[in-house]
Amino acid sequence: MTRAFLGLGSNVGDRRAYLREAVTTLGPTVQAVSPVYETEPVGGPDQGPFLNLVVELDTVLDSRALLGLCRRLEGAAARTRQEHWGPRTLDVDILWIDGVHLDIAELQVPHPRMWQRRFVMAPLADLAPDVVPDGWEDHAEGRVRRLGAL
Ligand code: GSY
Repeated sequence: MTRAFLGLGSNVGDRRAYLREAVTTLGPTVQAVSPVYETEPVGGPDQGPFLNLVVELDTVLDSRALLGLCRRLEGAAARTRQEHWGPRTLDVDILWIDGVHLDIAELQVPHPRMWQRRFVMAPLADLAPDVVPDGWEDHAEGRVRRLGAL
């Protein structure tokens, strides 16, 4: 079993319901769920605020299988990827897998941009202070507001 962290975000429709459904689908592999944050969109044209959270998994899946699982969760949320940086019902990113450094075309672990994104780092810091570097607050961008438990 390996510890892994996924970042989940939604900024379309019933955002909380999309997050809740994904966490429920992940089932007993979920060890912890961060508080939900309402977050300022990063990138893309005009779009509404996101709800973001991070989940900690204890999983037997390797990184490719985990990526497949993330894509299936997004598909189940009926996501339509019309704009690369546009609005989304559900986005699921692999952030971190203990002991894994991977840089292939379809997947980079740790997630290469997570350190600059407050919408990732704030909930990740809630769950895994050992993963986030000291002083991360000084380097992360975007406003976030903690809403509380999912
Ligand atoms: O990378 C995940 C999708 N995404 C997000 C997000 O989840 N939250 C915020 N605040 N901005 C985002 N921009 C993108 S793309």
